Amino acid sequence: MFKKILIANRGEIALRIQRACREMGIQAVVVYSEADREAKYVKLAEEAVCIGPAASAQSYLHMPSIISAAEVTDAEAIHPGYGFLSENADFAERVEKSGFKFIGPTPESIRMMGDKVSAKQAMIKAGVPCVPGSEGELPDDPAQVRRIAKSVGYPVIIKAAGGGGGRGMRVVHTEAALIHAVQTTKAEAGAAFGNPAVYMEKFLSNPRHIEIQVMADHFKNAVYLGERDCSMQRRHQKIIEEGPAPGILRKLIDKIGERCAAACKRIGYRGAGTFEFLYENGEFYFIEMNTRVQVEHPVTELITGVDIVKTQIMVAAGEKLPFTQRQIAVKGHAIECRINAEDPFSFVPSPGRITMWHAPGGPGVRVDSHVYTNYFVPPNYDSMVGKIIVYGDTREQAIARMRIALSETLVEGIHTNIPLHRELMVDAKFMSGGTNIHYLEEWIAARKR
Ligand code: MV4
Repeated sequence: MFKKILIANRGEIALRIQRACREMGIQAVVVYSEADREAKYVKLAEEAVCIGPAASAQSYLHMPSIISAAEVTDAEAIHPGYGFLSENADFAERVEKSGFKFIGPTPESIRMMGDKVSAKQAMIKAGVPCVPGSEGELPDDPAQVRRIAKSVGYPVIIKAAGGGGGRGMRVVHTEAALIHAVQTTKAEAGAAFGNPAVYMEKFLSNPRHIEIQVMADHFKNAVYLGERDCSMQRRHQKIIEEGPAPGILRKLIDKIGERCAAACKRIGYRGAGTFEFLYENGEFYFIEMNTRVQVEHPVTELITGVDIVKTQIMVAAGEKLPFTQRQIAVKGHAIECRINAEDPFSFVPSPGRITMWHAPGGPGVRVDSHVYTNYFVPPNYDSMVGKIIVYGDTREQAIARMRIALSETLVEGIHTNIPLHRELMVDAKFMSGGTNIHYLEEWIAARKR
C-alpha cells in the first residue's frame, strides 16, 4: 500500500479523501491556493503545500505546480477528486510519466469517455443500451444529416463530442432548423472544446437521470454498486441525489448494472466510474460515463456499505477489489442534499464569512463539509459548502431524517439553499418520488416566495 498520497483538490472532497487515507494508515499531503489557507482540510492535514494564487488556472488546474508538490513531499500517488484535473487524460498521463500513480482509470479510458462519440461507440459494442441516433460523428453533407434526422425522428438533439454535462447541445424540432443548428453547434464546439465533431440523438422529452456506480480493478474484476437518481437539478447542477431510484424495478437495474460491469471488463476500466443514463417509459439509455469519484458518492456508500474512496486507493495500489458482485446488496435508502452558499431564491452565489455553522447529527445522518464557524467562503470556486446525507430503512424514513437534519442545521453570515431543500422535502411530488429532470426548474418557476 502507498505510504503517502497527494490530494489534488480542495473543499469537502479533499477532506473526504484525507479521511480515507487516515483510516488506511496513509499520510495525506494536501495542496491549497492562497484563498484556501484557512480551509479545514488544510488545517487537519499533516502536510500542506501552497500551489499558487486563488485563480484555479494558477493553482488547482496548474499541472506543474501539483506534480512539483508531489515531488517535494515524496508522495507516491495523486488523488484528483472531482472537477479540476480529475477527468483530464493529459494530467493522468503526466502524473504517471513523472513516476506517480494516478488514482483513477488509465489516460486511455479517460480519453475514450471524454470523447462522447467514442464513449457511445464503446458502449454500443459492449451491449449497453444507448439513445438511438447517428452512428458516430455527423457527416458534413447536409443531405446525409437530413436523412439521419428523418430516420431518428424529430425532435433530435445535436451534441458536441467534446461536450458533456450539458455543455454544447441543441434541440432541433423541425427539418427547417436542422442544418443551421448543426453548423452553430459545430462552430461553438470547435471554439469551446477544440473539437468541432457533433453527433445526433433522439431527444427524450421527459427523462429521469439515473446513474450506475461501478468499481473495477486491474484484474478485470468489475462490480456495479446500484444506482442513484439525480433528476433533481437546476441548470445541470444536481442539488438532491438519492438511491435507490424510486419506482424502478431491481431486476431492471440489475440487468443494466450487469451490462455496465461487463463493459468495464471489456474496455479494461479500473477504479470508480459512473454510467449516466436517461430513463424514460421504463427504458434505460446510456448518455455519458464519468471517470472520477462523484460528489454524490456517499449515497452509494450508505446503501451498499462500500467505501468508494478507500476502494479507489486500493485498486490504484494494485490490490484486487475487496468484494464480488454477489457480496453487494442495496439496503435501505439514502438522500443527499447539496448545501450551496447561494441565495435560495435568486441562486446568486453568496460567498463570505460564515459567522455560525452548526451541523446536524443523530441516527443515519452524515455531513461531508470542510467549513466551520468563522470560515470564509472564497468567491473563486464552486459554491457548495457541504453535503448532508441521510440513511433510512425506507425512503420515508430517509425523508423524515433529512427534514430533521435540515432543521438542525444553522448557518449564519452567508445565504444557503437550505430553505429550498426544506421546501422540497415536504413537496408532494418529491415525496411520491420519480420526478423527472425538468421538475425542479418547473417547481422553481411556479414557486411563491
Ligand atoms: C439528453 C436529453 C434528452 N435527450 N439527451 C444534459 C446533460 C448531459 N449529460 C446530457 N443531457 C441531456 N441529454 C437526449 N437524447 C436531455 C438532457 C438534459 C439533462 C440530462 C440529465 C440531467 C439533466 C438534464 C437537463 C436538461 C437536459
